[in-house]
Amino acid sequence: RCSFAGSQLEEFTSVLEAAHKVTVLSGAGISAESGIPTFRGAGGLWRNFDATELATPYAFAANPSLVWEFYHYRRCIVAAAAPNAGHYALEALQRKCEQQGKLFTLLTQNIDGLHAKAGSSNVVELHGSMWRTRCCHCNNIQGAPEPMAKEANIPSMQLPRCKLCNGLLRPHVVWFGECLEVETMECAHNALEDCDLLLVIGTSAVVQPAAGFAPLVKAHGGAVAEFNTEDTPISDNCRFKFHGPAAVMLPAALG
Ligand code: BJW
Ligand code: ZN
Repeated sequence: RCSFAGSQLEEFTSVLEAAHKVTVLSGAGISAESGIPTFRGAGGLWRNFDATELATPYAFAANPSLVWEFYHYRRCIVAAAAPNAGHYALEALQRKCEQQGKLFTLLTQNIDGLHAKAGSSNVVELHGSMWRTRCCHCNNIQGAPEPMAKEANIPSMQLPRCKLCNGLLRPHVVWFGECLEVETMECAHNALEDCDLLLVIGTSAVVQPAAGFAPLVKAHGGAVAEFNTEDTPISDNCRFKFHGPAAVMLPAALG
């Protein structure tokens, strides 16, 4: 179901033109057309594991080898992937906003780095990055198996280790039950406070705190535009709803 009612697009364009501060929140759906599985729904299974159950500190504590294999597998998929027209449309929007002297911030829940690969700058990575690691012992941050492969069961001492203290490294990402970085949350709040327009793209809007961003902007009197193939729990907060694939709808709405 693709909806592109002409009047909605016209009104959206004029709100975008008039906005002084534009903020974007993206989720897994924007990378779907780059071939990267989303978290929930059809793509959310790796081997027989639910992705949301592996993205926890408990899973890592119980079986760091398995969780490392999961991230290694995902790094391989992303390394071979390219940004799509949706990522590029947001890069173009950032350049246009900055030329016009507007404030622009791109907040992403994705850890794939594809916004930066498309040329976006100052991307706020709310949930960290699959391309960085963090030492479990001293917090130092440093710069593929087949999907059906048998579990490698790598002894913890042979898993990636910290160059400084030899502690066990983990992906530098935010798992369930963990707090987002304080500086990251400050960047997000600055970008959301008094923003005139928030674009919410390809997120199921069930994971906090990002799920609260659209209601926050609406409460401040800002407009929210949702780009998603489906309705979500925040759809009712959205003045504009663009139903369809982000790689199609974003270039069409922002072009
Ligand atoms: C398309 C498309 C196309 C498809 N075009 N669209 C308050 C109440 C209850 C619970 C909590 C609460 N506050 C915090 C919590 C706990 C928890 C939480 O929110 N749980 C809920 C699930 C209930 N939150 C946390 O733990 C957060 N920490 C925190 O708040 O700390 C303080 C605190 C802790 C504990 C209690 C209270 C306070 C941290 C959350 C970290 C999430 N981490 C992950 C893993 C990151 C690393 C990795 O990727 O491996 O982040 S989980 C996973 O979900 C990942 C994603 O970034 C995140 C969001 O998923 P996203 O992007 O929305 O993807 P999907 O797959 O869900 O949706 C895809 C969407 O795209 C769908 O809508 C499709 O329709 C659409 N789509 N194709 C456009 N082509
Ligand atoms: Zn260390």
